[in-house]
Amino acid sequence: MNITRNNTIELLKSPVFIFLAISLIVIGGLIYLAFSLTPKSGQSISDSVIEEGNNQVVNIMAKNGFTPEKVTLKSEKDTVLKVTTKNTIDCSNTFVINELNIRKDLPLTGEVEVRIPPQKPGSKITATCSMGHYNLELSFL
Ligand SMILES: [Cu+2]
Repeated sequence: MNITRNNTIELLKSPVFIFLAISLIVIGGLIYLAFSLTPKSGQSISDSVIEEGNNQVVNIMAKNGFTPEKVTLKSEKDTVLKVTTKNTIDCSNTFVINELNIRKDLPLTGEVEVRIPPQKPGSKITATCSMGHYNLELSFL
């Protein structure tokens, strides 16, 4: 027993063991840092975003609200929202982005392009219907 115990203490004191222990802590810390810096799930660019030349394009259906209701886009890139109406007689026939002073009266049936200039990473823009109760949330990564 004593011999094993002494051997263990000797091992713990040895420079090789100390070096290995510190290396493990440093590597562990780096791995933790790498994981904490990568974007969390749910924060990736939405599948509904289509790259078209220098633009990123999203098709939005406006009828009884906006579909999809949430879109995650690339920041610092021009965005084109293609807002489609199909016999839309509810208040989502008006497309409003207050922050950008955008207000578009949509046709009963048709497609209107809404252009959004590049946004800062982490910013959010909310588009609404004329009454402000249907929302479309745009997040920029
Ligand atoms: Cu509304």
